Amino acid sequence: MSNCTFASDATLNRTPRPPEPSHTPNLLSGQSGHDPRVLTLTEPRDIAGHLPALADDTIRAIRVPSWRTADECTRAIEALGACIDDTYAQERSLGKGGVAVYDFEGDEAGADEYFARAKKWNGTPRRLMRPYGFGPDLVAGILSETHPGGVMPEQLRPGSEPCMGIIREFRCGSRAGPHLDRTDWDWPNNAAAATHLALFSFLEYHSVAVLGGELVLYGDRLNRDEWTQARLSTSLYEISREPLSKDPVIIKPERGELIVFDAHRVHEVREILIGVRHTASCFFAWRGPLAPLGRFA
Ligand SMILES: O=C(O)CCC(=O)C(=O)O
Repeated sequence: MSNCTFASDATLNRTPRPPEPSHTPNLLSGQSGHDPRVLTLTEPRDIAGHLPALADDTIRAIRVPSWRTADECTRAIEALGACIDDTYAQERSLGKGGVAVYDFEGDEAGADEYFARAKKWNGTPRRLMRPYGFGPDLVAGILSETHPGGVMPEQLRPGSEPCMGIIREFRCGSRAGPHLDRTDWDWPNNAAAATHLALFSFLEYHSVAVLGGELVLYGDRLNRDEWTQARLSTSLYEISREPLSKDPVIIKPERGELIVFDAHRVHEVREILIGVRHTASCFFAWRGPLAPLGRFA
């Protein structure tokens, strides 16, 4: 997936791999929060100063605990949950809304639909989250003030406003296997996507799994050939763990926190074993420390 790179099989010339054995979550490692590759901040305004380190993998993730209050999370689950059946219909085993640019990869008619519907997708959650604010909007506001280049709507189609946030619900049994998010691969020949140096995923967690649902950050930036070789025949987006780092960062998200990572690097959401996991997220495309961040989902 771009959040998934949903590149269609038809567009790829690849030797499919068989499915991998199911993965048993390692419940003992990587969850202590003391991994030096993970930076924990109390002040969200400090995020901008660490984006270069995130882009070059000096740090793998930024966590901001208690970014949203318990009340805000409850409101988000109720309000945005209503969108999940309406605007953000459940989709595939991933359990996410079909609102993101990668749902229309390599498909110009699909891209037309994406932009035609973006207006509704952008309006509904903002309205429902008043007066608290829709998480991706709050992030954009802070980055506008703190990142030297500011924030712009990503010009995937100049003049058209892209979707500005994704609401996801992972129910029990849902997972997102190892994948990376490459809009330039999802949308070949797109002039804006072709210039992305990194793609920061900002996720706020409204509820978390009781068991499972860890975010696994491998750090690997595969090139197109390596990715093509690693793809699984059983999935539109998932790749094999075999070529990946054996020492990933593993984060057990906490309710109300904000997590940031570079989605160009392989990542995974482990299967939700108990509970339901709700998030709102957005991408901010990186073109260097002085360039505007390009916002889209
Ligand atoms: O929900 C998460 O923790 C990560 C979701 C994901 O895979 C992504 O944003 O690409």
